Amino acid sequence: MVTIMKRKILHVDMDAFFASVEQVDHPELKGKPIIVGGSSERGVVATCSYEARVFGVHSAMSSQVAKRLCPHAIFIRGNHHRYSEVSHQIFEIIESMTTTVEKVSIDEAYLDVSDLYQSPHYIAKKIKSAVYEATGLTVSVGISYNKFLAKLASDWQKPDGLFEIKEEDVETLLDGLPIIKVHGLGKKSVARLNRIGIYTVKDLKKYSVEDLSNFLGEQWAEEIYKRIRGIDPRPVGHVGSRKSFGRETTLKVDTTDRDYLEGLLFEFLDEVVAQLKKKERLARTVTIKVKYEDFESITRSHSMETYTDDKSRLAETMQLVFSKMALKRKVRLIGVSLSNVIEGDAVQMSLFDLYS
Ligand code: TTP
Ligand code: MG
Repeated sequence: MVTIMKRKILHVDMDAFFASVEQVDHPELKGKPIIVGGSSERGVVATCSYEARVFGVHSAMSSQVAKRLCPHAIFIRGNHHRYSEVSHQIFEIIESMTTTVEKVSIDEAYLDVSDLYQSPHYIAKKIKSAVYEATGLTVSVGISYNKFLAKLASDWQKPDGLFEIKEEDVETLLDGLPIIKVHGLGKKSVARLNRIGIYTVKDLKKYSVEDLSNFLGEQWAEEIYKRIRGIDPRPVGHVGSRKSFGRETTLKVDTTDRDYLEGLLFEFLDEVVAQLKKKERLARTVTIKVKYEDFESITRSHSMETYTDDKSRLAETMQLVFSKMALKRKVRLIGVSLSNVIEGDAVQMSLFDLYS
């Protein structure tokens, strides 16, 4: 009999990240329902402390609704610079454990610890204590033998959780799970499935890949079919080849204030260039997108002669593009993206080819 070695995967996810940072930085907020996000009419909740979640407040909810649910909640605009600083601290710890790390977002990562001498539990505990010591923040860690199950596991005992999903428990744990918890099923798919009486993983398991293909589209059917049976072969670190890197935001207040908008663009470019460098890519095209208050959308681009990841060159190009955009009306959304992306290695390769 051939036994295939199961992988050992961790999923690490900070608890109420932005809100927890605020509570650490401002101890008077500890134990209180706080909401990070815009409090204006069109404001949206970025996240909230667990004290506010008791009232039903959650990420991406309109702040107006959040205020109704939890009138005594304290709103905080948020400080992205500070969150990315803390994120760096956390990733330094995570990356000191193993080199096989896949950063999913500012507060979330997968680790493949299969080849390490220490047990996954030991590493998980070590991460939890090191993060707490360095930042005063708690993190939830999930352990399992693939990414889907590890992510589910980190969510299982939030906040400050440490949970392992073992192969023998997969069926019991998954069957009762509402399908919204299946990573990869979006809100629209879930609503569609609910309409035909599918609420739990157990309900969904009654259908074949072909059925799922009708419900969800061919692209996802097989992946979801396997996932709900505890199968997920995706390797850690495989994030696909991205064609562009970008960041945009809907403003809390519509504005024509060029300085303010340019400031935001610089802030975004910082993040986007960091992503580009991390993935060891170079880009040639800078695009700015603006959506006006009447929802009319415009984009303007400039392509440079050569590929680069140099921030000042990209910033110069961005400024040039922005200077040519007449802001006719108030701006509602703004963003910047880098496209025409190639792998950094590719350029070195072609130079090498040229001179060899
Ligand atoms: P999440 O990890 O999804 O949420 P969280 O860390 O606040 O809470 P949880 O304990 O459930 O993990 O997102 C990380 C941060 O990203 C979050 O603190 C704020 C930000 N964020 C947004 O700005 N908008 C969003 O819609 C979401 C989901 C997150
Ligand atoms: Mg989180």
